[in-house]
Amino acid sequence: MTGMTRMRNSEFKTRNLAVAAGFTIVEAAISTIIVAVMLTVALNTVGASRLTQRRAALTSRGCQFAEILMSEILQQNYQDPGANPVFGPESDESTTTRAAFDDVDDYNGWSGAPTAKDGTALPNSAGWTQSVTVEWIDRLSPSTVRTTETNAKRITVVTKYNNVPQVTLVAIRTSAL
Ligand SMILES: [Ca+2]
Ligand SMILES: [Ca+2]
Repeated sequence: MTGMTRMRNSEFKTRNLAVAAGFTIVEAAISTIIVAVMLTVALNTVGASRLTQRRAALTSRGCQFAEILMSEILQQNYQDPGANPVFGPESDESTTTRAAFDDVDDYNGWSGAPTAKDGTALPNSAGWTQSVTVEWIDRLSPSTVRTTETNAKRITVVTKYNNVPQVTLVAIRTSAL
């Protein structure tokens, strides 16, 4: 091997080392980017999981409030037992509290925080509100709303958290024909 050949081999090795070092830096940069992307995906997944858990908890709580109110409504008479029943609260029944409500349609238009019938606040009800709609429906076509007595009433309870609807519960009550 001549001196010139030895020198060229030495130059070649040095260049290869430089190229190898260059690749290492590029690879390191790519690895950093990949790790950053994976970290972002992982954090987004954790965030989505927390959001899903929160939504499930809100739905569960909303269902409890809706079921408590619907159960109360379904225990009432189909129609007021007094001499002059009207659709909505009768004249001797308050429109703001449910204490004197004694028939299903008394609840039409009622809204407020989740409470027992006597007005006692339910536990963990801060931020929650509820509203009720009662409508006459066609007995043979329950999705059809009527403006006169049909002997069938559809009750809709909407439960909201921070004014965002979480649960809607629907039940039908018919008269004892
Ligand atoms: Ca009534
Ligand atoms: Ca009544």
